Amino acid sequence: MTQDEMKLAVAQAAIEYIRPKLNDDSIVGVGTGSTANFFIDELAKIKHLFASAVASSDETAKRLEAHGIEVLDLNTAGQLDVYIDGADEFDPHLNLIKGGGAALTREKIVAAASREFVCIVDSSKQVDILGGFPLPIEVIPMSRSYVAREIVKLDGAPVYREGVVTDNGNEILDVHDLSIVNPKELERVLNNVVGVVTNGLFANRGADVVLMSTPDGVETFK
Ligand code: ABF
Repeated sequence: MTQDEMKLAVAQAAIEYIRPKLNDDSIVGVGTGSTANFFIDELAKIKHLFASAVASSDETAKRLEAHGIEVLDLNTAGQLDVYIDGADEFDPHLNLIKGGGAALTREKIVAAASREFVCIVDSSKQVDILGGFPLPIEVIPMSRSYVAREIVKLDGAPVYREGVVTDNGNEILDVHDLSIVNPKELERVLNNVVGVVTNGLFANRGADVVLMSTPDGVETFK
C-alpha cells in the first residue's frame, strides 16, 4: 500500500465516522495538509449531507470552494460539531505535533471551537514521545530572534523556516532536539514566550479521536 493509498483510506474512514453526525445544519471544520486534501475530496461526495464548512487555511478554503462547498468565517459559524485534520505526530495520549504545513494557528483555533477533533493520520505519525518531528512555532516577525534565544534556554534548537509566511503574515521557527515528556506543560510554557503566536503542540486540546491508517486497515484510538 502506498502512503497516498493509506491517506485515502483514512480519509474515507473519517467520512464514515462523521456521516451519522451530520445534518442539514452541520458545519464541518476542515484542516490542512495532504491527508486533509484527501478528506476534502471525499467530503465533496457527501456535500448534500451538511450545510457548510470552516477552513483552517486559505489553501483548504480554495479546495473546498472548488468542490462547491460553502466556506464560512468562523465568527459566523459559531461552535462546530466536528473538526477533521491531520497531524505530524501523535502519542498514546492523543497529544499532537502539528504545523508542518504552517497552518497551526488557524488549526488550533478551529480545533478549540469544535466539540470533537478527529485526527487522521497514517502509521508513520505514531510515536511514543513527541519531538522527533521538529516542533513548529509561529512568531510575530520582529520577535523571531528573541523567541529563538528563549527556546535555546529550554534546550531546543530553533531553525528559521526561511521563505515561509503564514496566512496570518507571521514566521515559523522549527524546534529540533526536543524530547517532549510533558506536552501540556511545554505547550503552556511556549505560549508564555512573548512574540509566540501559537506553538504546534496540541496537548491541552489534543485529539478526541485518532484514525490511523495502516497497511492492514484503519485503527481507532480514543
Ligand atoms: C496539517 O497538515 C498540519 O498540522 C500538519 O502539519 C500537516 C500534516 O500533513 P500531511 O497530512 O500532509 O502529512 O494537518
